[in-house]
Amino acid sequence: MTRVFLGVGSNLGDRAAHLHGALDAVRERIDANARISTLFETEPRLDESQPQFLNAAIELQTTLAPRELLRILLEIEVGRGRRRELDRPKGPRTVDLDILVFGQQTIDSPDLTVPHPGLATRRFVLAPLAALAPDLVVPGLSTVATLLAACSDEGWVRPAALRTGLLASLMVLVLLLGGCDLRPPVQRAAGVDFDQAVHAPFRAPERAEPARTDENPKDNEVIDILVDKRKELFQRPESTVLTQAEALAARSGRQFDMIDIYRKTYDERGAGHYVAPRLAYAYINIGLLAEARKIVDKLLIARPDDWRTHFIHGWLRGTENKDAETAIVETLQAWEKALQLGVKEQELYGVSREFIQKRVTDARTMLDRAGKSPTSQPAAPLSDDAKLAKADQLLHSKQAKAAFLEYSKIAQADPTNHAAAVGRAIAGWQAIGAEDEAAGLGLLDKVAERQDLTAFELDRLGAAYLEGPKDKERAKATWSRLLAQFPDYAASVKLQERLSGL
Ligand code: PH2
Ligand code: MG
Ligand code: MG
Repeated sequence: MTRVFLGVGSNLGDRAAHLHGALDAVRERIDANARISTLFETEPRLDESQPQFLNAAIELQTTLAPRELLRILLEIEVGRGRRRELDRPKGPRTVDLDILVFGQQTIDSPDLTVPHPGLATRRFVLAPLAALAPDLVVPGLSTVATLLAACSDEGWVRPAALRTGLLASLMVLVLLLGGCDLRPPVQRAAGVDFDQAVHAPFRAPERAEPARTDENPKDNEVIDILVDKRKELFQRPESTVLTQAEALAARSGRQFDMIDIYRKTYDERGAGHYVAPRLAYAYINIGLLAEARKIVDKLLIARPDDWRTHFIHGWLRGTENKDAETAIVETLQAWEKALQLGVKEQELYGVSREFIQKRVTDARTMLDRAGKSPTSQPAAPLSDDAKLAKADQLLHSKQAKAAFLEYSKIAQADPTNHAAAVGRAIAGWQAIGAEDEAAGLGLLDKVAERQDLTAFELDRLGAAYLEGPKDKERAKATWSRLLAQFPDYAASVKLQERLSGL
């Protein structure tokens, strides 16, 4: 009996059905006990302008000779609609079955090379293989875990998202209970820093950790700090806790504890806090897309001018959409916006600006080639005044979200249009303030920072503080400004009376 590992991939048709169909055929014809790894979404490599792949690895035992096995694999491919004569050599396929490792044998001939020659240089091969057998020694090389950790392939791979509601709510439950290590047992046993390896291309560079006595806390200590002493941690200054959580989670793969800590901060501080986009990002990484979506929707209102919002939004869009083309178009638009807003940033969320720029350029080229470039909307032939009136109308009819978007368009095209900025803050408060007071208040405060508001705008802003968050102090401060700067206007609207009534 020889222990054999296969690589399997598909990027045409119902990809998951092709992978499972291939597994069924392998079980029927070769080894009834063959097993398959987690499925991974992977970025197309080698021939990059093709749809996203679903990849996995299969482990089996056989007495067949390598070439007999290969012949059966080719038959299985044909059985699932593979048409080699139509193939670009590295292009789209319904299913591709490759022999990765055949016991300890090495074969080097024109029709078959074992171990697979691309094994060590392809993340989409190594990640699934590591999910099955991290400690497998690849003949002539090292263990799979070592190869994965050293792999410089920048193509992303991620465990296929969990899409079923039941599984997702189970995960949430686990998150709430906290402290569970959800890594598959093999990885746990082999101590593979799987998350680190899989997400390496996107990972933030290691941060300097806050001063600690020991340089390399072992896993037990990590668990101590993050799980047993969680309450204690929460009493320390927030930034220390978060930095520590990130550093430790990055090192140990204890992503779930990190999410737990982010979540607590987010629940207390809302979408205005810098932890919000990070939490959304972490949710995307573990496949809880619905949770990520809730946060991103709020961010789009609370922090529409922040590049982080659009970066995470793009990331989520790319993950949410099944249809690759829509995903690319929407990710592209969001990331272009992020690049434009974060012009001074060297890296966006731990990802280098160059990397994102390259992805955006590649996607553009690809869409151009396919004649599917997103076209910019022709400018609406409305005057600013008419647009403002339309937005005001929406605000008055309590369509806060729609009003927010209309005001935003005007404010973005013309940052000196303070009427739009004030309207936007008010609409924004109505859309999210009741749920997330800090974020809602942030919108109003941001406008209040402007020194050149008109009398009417100051008046409106003061009223917004009263109507929304019912913040008398801020209303007073705003109206006092109005009184000092525009005494005539103030007299005409009986401002003094309103102020003394507060
Ligand atoms: N297979 C190829 C070429 N490129 N890219 C990914 N992500 N996954 C594959 O399986 C794959 C590929 C040729 O076999
Ligand atoms: Mg092949
Ligand atoms: Mg292949």
